[in-house]
Parts: sequence; structure tokens; C-alpha cells
Amino acid sequence: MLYDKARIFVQGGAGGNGVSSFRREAHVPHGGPDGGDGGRGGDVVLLCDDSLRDLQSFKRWPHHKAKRGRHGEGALRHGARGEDLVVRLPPGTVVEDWEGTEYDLVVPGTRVVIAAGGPGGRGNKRFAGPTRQAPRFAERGLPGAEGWVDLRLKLLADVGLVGLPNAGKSSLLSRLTRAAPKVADYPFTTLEPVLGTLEGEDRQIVIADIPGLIEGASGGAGLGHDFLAHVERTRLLVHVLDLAPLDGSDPEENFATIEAELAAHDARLAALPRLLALSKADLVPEPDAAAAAAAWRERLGDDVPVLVTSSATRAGLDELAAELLHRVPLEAPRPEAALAPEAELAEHRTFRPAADRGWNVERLAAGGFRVTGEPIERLLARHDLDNDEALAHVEHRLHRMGVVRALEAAGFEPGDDVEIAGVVFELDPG
Ligand SMILES: Nc1nc2c(ncn2[C@@H]2O[C@H](COP(=O)(O)OP(=O)(O)OP(=O)(O)O)[C@@H](O)[C@H]2O)c(=O)[nH]1
Ligand SMILES: [Mg+2]
Repeated sequence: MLYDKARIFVQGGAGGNGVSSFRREAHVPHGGPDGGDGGRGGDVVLLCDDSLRDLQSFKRWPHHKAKRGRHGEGALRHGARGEDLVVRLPPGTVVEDWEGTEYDLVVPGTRVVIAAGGPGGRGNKRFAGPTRQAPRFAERGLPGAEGWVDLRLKLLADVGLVGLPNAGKSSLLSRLTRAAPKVADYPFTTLEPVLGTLEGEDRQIVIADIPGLIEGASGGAGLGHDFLAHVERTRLLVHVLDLAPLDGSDPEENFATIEAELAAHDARLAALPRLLALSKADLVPEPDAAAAAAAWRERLGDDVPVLVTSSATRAGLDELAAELLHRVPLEAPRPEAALAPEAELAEHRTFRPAADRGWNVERLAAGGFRVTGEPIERLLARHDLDNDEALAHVEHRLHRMGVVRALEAAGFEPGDDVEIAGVVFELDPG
């Protein structure tokens, strides 16, 4: 699993409703309209965060909803805007929304509004004018954008586990992370790299378990060759060395074999910082393990930490995890990020073709007409059609938008039914 994938549902907050209200003052019998507007719903915002490395958490919590806007109130009090919801994603995540728009989150700090909050409804004050001084209706807020979003991340390992076949690499990975690589007591159990994520307090790092290396690996022997290229991009190698090899081989020679193969493959690999994890400590008496560790420390000097570990008893594993988190440097922000932190610069955005006028009129075979289209459906969603004044306002808007003219062109006559967004009207074209 070199790709990590998740599917999440995002939903912008709904806009708050506008309110219909009238000023009341002791000495004024009929005050003017003073209904405030509803607040805008919060957005769901994706944020590229360098402290994350995988999409695991999204598998457990797929739903992400921003807060709704507050409703308006009397005395022209407008509702507060709904709070945004920030969803943090690791660098390298490719996002595809429900309409097929793609975003590449590469630069830490990049933000994308993936689901905009709905607009708030206007209060009745806004509908007052010379011809209608006391409107008794207000608009409703609209729902926020929503839909399923696909996330795909190519995992790049921070740490590579290297060592001879059977050294215990996969066992270590399965103890340090949630990965479940196959473990068995024969060489070449692992046939291709397996990645796992180590969870730190404030960040995650990716560990790659690669197939065992043998003498000649850099020249193509065994399985490891193809995968040496994979560890080239890591920032730290953990050399896993069996303290008590079953085949009776000498750990010192085994160590030299692996180091020679790394150097022969690529000078950059040989130059990567190292950590030596002596494995299977439970199979040797404790004093022997301690003596071996002391001897390796002596040989390798201060640059290479030496840890005694056992996947069987978990001895030394917390220390190993802490050492890995400590020694893998946080990625330095790339230059673009320094120039435009927090900027909306999602790359490779593919734009949709522009919308047409946005609505359509059709004559139904069973009689009557149907009007479809987002602007029209939004208009209806905004109003309480049981309120006569709101209904009159909607009809007025339909005239202004040219919908009534289009209906008449399609053969509409007074008394015919018109269905809009599932609601059937009797429109008065007059
Ligand atoms: N007693 C004991 N056995 C271990 C320990 N770690 C690994 N083993 C055993 O050693 C054998 C090899 O372990 P793996 O984790 O598969 O080794 P590997 O390095 O991934 O091997 P390849 O994938 O073949 O390169 C298995 O039988 C494990 O159960 C340990 O800490 N203690
Ligand atoms: Mg393995």
C-alpha cells in the first residue's frame, strides 16, 4: 500500500434565516420593518499541514461539517457568520471534489475552500421600498455546498528499515505502526515495501519496511535492489541487525555486508544518517545484549545511536520511536510557502465549463410545465410559500428573470400548473 486513500463528506454550514420583525416603540403604533439578516454559514476549508503524513484518521471520521450561520433578529441585528471548519491534510494529498475538480495540496499552508457555507437570508427590512413599506416576509438562509471528496496520498517514507532477510524488520514495523506486514521465519518474507505511520505527539512520520538485502543486492541479487531506490528518498535509515541469527552467521559480518551494499548502490544512501537497532534481544541473555550494544557504540561513535530492541517483548521500542521522531527533521518549508503562507494557491485546479443561464422550462406530457435549474430552486428554497407576501415576491422575481415569458413561449396559459423544485404552483402571469 504505497497509496493512502480516503473518502470524506464535507458540508458547508447553512446560512441563517433573515427575520421578519417590526419596530415597537411605546409612542409609535406601527413601527417600520427592522428584521436583521441571517449570517453566512461557515466554510469547510482544507489546509495542507506538514505535521501529518497519512489519511488514517479520515477512515474513522469521514464527516466534516462547518457551523451554520445564526439567524437574524429584530432591531436590525444580523446573525453571526458560522464558524469555518478546517480539515488538515498531509502534503502530497490530491483532492477531487464531487464535481471532478482537482486540487494538489503540495505547499504547507495552502488553503482550499472545498465546501462554501450557504448565504444568509435577508431580513424584511431589505424588502421594504416605496411600494411595499411593511414587508411581512424574510428570506431563509440556504444550505452550504456539500458532497463526497476523494483524497489520495502518495506516501513518501521518512525512515527506511534496512537489513538482511529475517533480521526482524517487518516485526519492528508492525510494533511501531498500525501496518500489518507479513512476518515469518524464512528469508524474503517481505516481497515489496510496506509503509506504516508512526504517530508522534505533534506529528507523524512514515516508515518503510523494505525487502531484505543480501550480498550483491546493489548489483541485482535478491529482491532488495529495486527497492533501494525507494529508500533513497528517506531521511534516516534504521539498520536492523539480528543479535542471534538462526543461521549462526556473525552479526559483525552481516552489518558490514549491508553497509557495503548501501554504499555500492548510491553514495547518497551511504551518507544518510543511521540508527542501529539490535533486534530479537529476548533471544539472548540480557548481559550479552548489553555487551553487544556497548561494543557497537564503541565502534560506531556518537553519530549512530545504538538501541537494543525486541519485537517480542517490546523492549526498547518506545526508545526507538522517540529516537526516530527526534531525529527525522521536520521538513523545511519550501520557498513558495515562505512567500505565500496561508494563500489559496492550490495547484492544477481544473475549471468547469461556465454555466448557461442556469434554468430551463419544459412542457410535461401529462400536462403542466416544469421549471428546473439552480437559481430557481434557490429562489424557492429561500421563501416560505405559505406566506402570501413571500409568494407574491417569488412570482415577481420569476417575471423579472424571464421565467414567465419562457413559460408563455412554451404554451403556458393562466390556470396551468407549474412545478418548480417539486412544488406545484398556479402562476398568475398577469
Ligand atoms: N524471538 C523473537 N523473534 C523475532 C523478533 N523479531 C522478529 N522475530 C522473528 O524473526 C523472524 C523474521 O522476522 P521478520 O520480521 O519477518 O523479518 P524481516 O526482516 O522482515 O524478514 P524479510 O522480510 O524476510 O526480510 C520471524 O519468525 C519473527 O517472528 C523478536 O524480537 N524476538
Ligand atoms: Mg519482512
